[in-house]
Amino acid sequence: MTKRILVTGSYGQIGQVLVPALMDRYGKENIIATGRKKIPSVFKEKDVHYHRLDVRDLTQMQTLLVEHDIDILIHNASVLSATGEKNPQLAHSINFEGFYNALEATRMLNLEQLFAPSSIAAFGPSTPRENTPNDVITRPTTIYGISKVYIELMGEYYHQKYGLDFRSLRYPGVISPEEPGGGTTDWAIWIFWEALRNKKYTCFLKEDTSLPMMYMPDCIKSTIDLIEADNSKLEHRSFNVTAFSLAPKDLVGPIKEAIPEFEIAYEPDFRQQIAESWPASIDDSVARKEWGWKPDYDIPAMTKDMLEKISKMI
Ligand code: AKB
Repeated sequence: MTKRILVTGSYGQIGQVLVPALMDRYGKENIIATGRKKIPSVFKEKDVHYHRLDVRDLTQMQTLLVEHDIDILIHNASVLSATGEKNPQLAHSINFEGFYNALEATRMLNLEQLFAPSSIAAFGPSTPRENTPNDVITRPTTIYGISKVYIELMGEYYHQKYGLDFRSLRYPGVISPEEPGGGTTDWAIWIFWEALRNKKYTCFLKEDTSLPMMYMPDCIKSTIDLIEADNSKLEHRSFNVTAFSLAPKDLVGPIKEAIPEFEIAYEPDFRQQIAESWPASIDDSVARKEWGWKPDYDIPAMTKDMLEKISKMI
C-alpha cells in the first residue's frame, strides 16, 4: 500500500537524495519535503512538493501532517557536530525541541511511523573504539551527540509507553557529491572536490583518523529498508550501520591513481577532538540480523563513482 511521507530537513546532504528516491518509490504526489528556507533550486528542477517548516513550531508541523494526510514522518532536521560545537544553543533548540515536536506530533496524530536518524556521534570517549557493538555505553561529549542519545532514548520511551513505531539508524559519515552540512566527516567529501578542482587538499583531521563511513546509495538503501522492515522482527529501535572505515591517508593512493599530481596536507583543527571521541569502526551485525542490512559499496567502488560524478559536475 502506498505511504504518504513528510521529510523535515529535506534539503540537507541526505534529504536532497532521499526525497527523489522516495518519490521514485512511493509516487511523487505522496512525498512532502519541508525545510526552513524557501524551496531550493534542486527541488524546483525536480518538481518536488515543498513547504516551509521550522521544526520548533509544533502547530505548523501538525498542520502540515494533517493537511497532507501523512503516514510516516522522517525527521532529518538537525544541526551537525561541527556547527553544533560553534553554536550549542542553536543545536539545542533545533535538535532537542525539533525532535520533541516530531515525537509529540506523531503520538497525537497517531501516525504510522517516525524515523529519525541517530549517528556514530551518539558514542563517546568511554565507548570501545573498535568494532563498537550496537548495545554499548553512550556518553557523547558534543551537543550533537547528546541530542542523538536523546533521540534514541525518547524514541524508545515513546515506543514502550505509547506503542509509537519509532525507528533510527546510527549513520556513519555519509559520502556523496552533495554539499555536506557542517559535520566532522565532511573531509571525505571535500577531498574529492578539491582533488578534482585544485589537485590538492588540506585536511582538518590527522592522516590516520579512522571513522566509520558509507556511500550515499547505501545510506538511502538502509533508510528505506528500515522504514519498510517488518516491525514484528525488530528487537531494537536504533541500529548501527556501516560500510567501511576510512582515514584520510586511505584515500590518497586511490585518488592519485586517477589524479597523479594530487597532494594532501594535514592541519587538524577542533574537529580532530570530536573525531577522536567517536568509534574507528562499528559492528552492524544487529541490523544485518534483524532487517537484512548489507552495504553495496566498498572503498574502491565509492571512489570510482565519486570521481566520475564530481567530474561531470565541475
Ligand atoms: C557529522 O560529522 O557530524 C555527521 C555524523 C557522523 O553524524 N556526518
